[in-house]
Amino acid sequence: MRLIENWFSERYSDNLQLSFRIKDQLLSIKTDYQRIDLFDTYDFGKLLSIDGTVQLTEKDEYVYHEMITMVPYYFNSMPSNVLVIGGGDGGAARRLLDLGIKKITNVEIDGNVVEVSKKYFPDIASSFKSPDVKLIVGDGIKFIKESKEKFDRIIIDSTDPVGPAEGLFSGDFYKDIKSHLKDDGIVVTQSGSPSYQPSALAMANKGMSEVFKNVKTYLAFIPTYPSGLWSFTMASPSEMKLRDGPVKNGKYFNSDVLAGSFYLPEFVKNILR
Ligand code: AG3
Repeated sequence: MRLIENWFSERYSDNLQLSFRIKDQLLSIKTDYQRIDLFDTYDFGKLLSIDGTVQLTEKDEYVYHEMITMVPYYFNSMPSNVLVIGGGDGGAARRLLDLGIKKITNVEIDGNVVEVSKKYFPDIASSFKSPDVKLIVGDGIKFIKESKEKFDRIIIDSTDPVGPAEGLFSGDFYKDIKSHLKDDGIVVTQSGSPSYQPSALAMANKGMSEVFKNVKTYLAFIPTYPSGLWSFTMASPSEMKLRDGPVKNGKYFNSDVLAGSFYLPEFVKNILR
């Protein structure tokens, strides 16, 4: 018999939080970079939190990971060489493998995220077993400065722009990114909740617009992230055009979502102005 109800809450502000009733806390560690917690929730399965913010849950990770990989995939020429910065859970790499990408480099700063994911989300982290995925535990900012390679897509799957990920939203970083993108390559980043974190979206948009002529924001509904409404921002040195041809359905993603996610509410357009 359980007499005590346990809850994990992600605190959005002094006055707002989202709470998950949990069966158990499976892990809590403090790494050199951040605090990692793992909960077994009633409604969303296992939940990974970094510094108190929800990174993924078993139940709805598909939305985020499909949207950060599949949307940019269908623009410009077919990508074959993709870099993921962050994404230590392996979720983005897994969707890229599903799309048939044969060369994926994944640079994650905190090896503990990889280990935790392998242990608690073996399906998601199975991508790291693929010979097509090269995992580098290291600093993405340093990697991009030192690498000589050019990529078709660069996917920035980071935490919010506070703490270790802050530099991943700056114009300086996007400048380095640009020099590692092919001419019609595309960079994409998660850019926060337009409702609760308009400054994250404004920051990504501003940083990218300083460096790239072409910048586009798109939206998705992610139930376990702040406000549920989530933004992604992508940019390219070339005009971004959809390729002709059929589109693969995900669990969230389909051809309607591919077109519709770029239709922005007026308050979102205002953040971008
Ligand atoms: N990384 C972005 C999560 C941002 C969520 N923010 C928040 N809950 N405040 C997701 C990692 C999945 N690979």
